[in-house]
Amino acid sequence: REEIEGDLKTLEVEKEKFKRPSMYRVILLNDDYTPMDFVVEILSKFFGMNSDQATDIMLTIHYKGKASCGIFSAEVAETKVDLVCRYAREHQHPLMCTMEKV
Ligand code: TYC
Repeated sequence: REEIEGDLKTLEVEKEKFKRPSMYRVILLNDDYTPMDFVVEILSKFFGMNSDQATDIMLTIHYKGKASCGIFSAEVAETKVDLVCRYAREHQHPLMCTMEKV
């Protein structure tokens, strides 16, 4: 019985090694105050979008309330959320950025 439990534990630990990393969507949220240009700047600066793509996503957020800016590993998603939040605060804009598991 203990031997079987030990084997199951080993199996669990082994399984971890082969797991693909969990992925996260980085989401920008709409608000009434952040200038449209600033959001476009964020999307090109931190998400590598060209100005057409960035404008498209910005307008989706503006009209629908939110949009995905891309899907990343946990570490990369956390870093992007952090950089976007800091940059918005530095410029005194209330822009909100979060992540959600895919
Ligand atoms: N709604 C904002 C405005 O009218 C623009 C905006 C777009 C703000 C996207 C935030 O994530 C955002 N100025």
